[in-house]
Amino acid sequence: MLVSALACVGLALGASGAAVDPSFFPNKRNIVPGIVFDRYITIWLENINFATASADPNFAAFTKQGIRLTNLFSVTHPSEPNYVASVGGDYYGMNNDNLNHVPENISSVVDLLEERGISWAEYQEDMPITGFPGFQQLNVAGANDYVRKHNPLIIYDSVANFSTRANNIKNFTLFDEDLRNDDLPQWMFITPNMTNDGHDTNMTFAGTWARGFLQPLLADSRFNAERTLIVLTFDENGSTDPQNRIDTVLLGTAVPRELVGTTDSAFYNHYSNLATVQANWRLHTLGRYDVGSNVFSFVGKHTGDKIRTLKNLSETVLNASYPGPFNSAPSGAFPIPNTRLVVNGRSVLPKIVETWGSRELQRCTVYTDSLEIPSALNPPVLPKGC
Ligand SMILES: *[C@@H]1O[C@H](CO)[C@@H](O)[C@H](O)[C@H]1NC(C)=O
Ligand SMILES: *[C@@H]1O[C@H](CO)[C@@H](O)[C@H](O)[C@H]1NC(C)=O
Ligand SMILES: *[C@@H]1O[C@H](CO)[C@@H](O)[C@H](O)[C@H]1NC(C)=O
Ligand SMILES: *[C@@H]1O[C@H](CO)[C@@H](O)[C@H](O)[C@H]1NC(C)=O
Ligand SMILES: *[C@@H]1O[C@H](CO)[C@@H](O)[C@H](O)[C@H]1NC(C)=O
Ligand SMILES: *[C@@H]1O[C@H](CO)[C@@H](O)[C@H](O)[C@H]1NC(C)=O
Ligand SMILES: *[C@@H]1O[C@H](CO)[C@@H](O)[C@H](O)[C@H]1NC(C)=O
Ligand SMILES: CC(=O)N[C@H]1CO[C@H](CO)[C@@H](O)[C@@H]1O
Repeated sequence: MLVSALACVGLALGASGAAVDPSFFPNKRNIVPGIVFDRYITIWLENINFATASADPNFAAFTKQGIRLTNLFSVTHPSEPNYVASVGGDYYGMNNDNLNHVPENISSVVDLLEERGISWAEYQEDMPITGFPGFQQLNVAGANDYVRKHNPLIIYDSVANFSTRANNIKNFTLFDEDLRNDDLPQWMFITPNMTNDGHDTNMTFAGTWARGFLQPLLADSRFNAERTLIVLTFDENGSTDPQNRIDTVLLGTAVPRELVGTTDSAFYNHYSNLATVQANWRLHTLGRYDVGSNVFSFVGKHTGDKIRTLKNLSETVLNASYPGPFNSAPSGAFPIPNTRLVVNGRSVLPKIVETWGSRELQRCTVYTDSLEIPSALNPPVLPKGC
């Protein structure tokens, strides 16, 4: 079904060259074709050092089936800012796992996907009800199951405050149901519970879980449909080490056969997920750290995105957060997206330009298209007079 829908949409896109009008296809899935993949799935494990993940036999079994990224960095510590950054292009100074609320006028990947009619969902294991706004869910024995800090989109009020969006934040019960009905969306973020993701256990446990969960799904065309990209990654390195490099493997039918079992040593970070999704579907951008980030190179090769090199990779230190409104010692206002940035023809989402594009606000933006991202050691610098 996915295949035939694709063929139709491919024609519609070819003819118009523009985004597909979702009403064009009666099929409830309305597959919007991307340049390299038609489905993006990311699965996040927790707090494992690069070397520990590499040495795990289950993780190694996945790297043999995909492309291993050897220079992907998380953007800070602890967990929550990394999750928040991966869907919104910044963490707004967050250095904690608090009950933070990103204000409604700050956009996320959801705004970009919905503009093009691309379906999305999160699947959060053991979240008690769909769209659950609470801080956590313990099991009957008092052990951690679900935690809000690992649920990136619920932290954005532009998602949480709107039921049509909050209803896409589901648990694994509904993942099973959506899979059974062959009704999984085109963009997915998957968070296992605190035991399975390694947070309360270790790499051996998380690796065993990941193999048990994902290996059968790789053989299931309702999940790993044609042209699917799966990003299996970690939120952050195991401790506050200097560099914060994490292991990541790209899997799925979208990975070209000749690249299976290879490594890619280009510089990436959590924002590369946003950049890759944007490049693939020719989405708008958020005007934040998504804009300068490298697109995964096997995708960039087809989207025309240049993969850039850092001046000196060994000087990358992403082990702590720069200041901002979500810092435990809050400072400053929410940073202003740079609405003039354009990367490979991708401009900032018109709705963001409308809210943040005035000359007065733009004078005080800190974002550029630099590949380097800030950290506590290298914080963003506001222009004079801001
Ligand atoms: C965005 O929302 C925040 C919080 O409600 C508010 O303080 C800020 O002024 C708003 N900014 C813009 C540009 O709308
Ligand atoms: C998953 O969410 C559904 C819908 O809110 C709910 O009915 C179900 O009980 C939840 N399952 C678990 C295991 O919490
Ligand atoms: C969105 O929800 C948050 C948290 O419940 C609340 O503080 C905020 O006022 C809501 N925003 C609007 C515009 O209703
Ligand atoms: C985590 O999920 C597994 C199933 O995937 C379940 O058996 C377990 O009880 C859950 N919670 C904890 C705390 O292990
Ligand atoms: C990993 O955790 C499991 C269960 O939580 C435990 O049995 C095992 O000994 C741990 N392994 C290491 C190397 O710590
Ligand atoms: C981050 O790394 C730098 C450079 O190695 C070090 O000086 C600093 O103490 C580290 N910060 C934290 C919070 O670990
Ligand atoms: C890269 O940075 C490291 C750490 O600061 C330094 O030791 C090394 O000399 C630099 N390499 C180059 C080629 O500049
Ligand atoms: C505690 C620890 O082992 N941290 C590691 C995190 O990753 C960096 C980069 O690979 C290692 O150098 C650290 O040892």
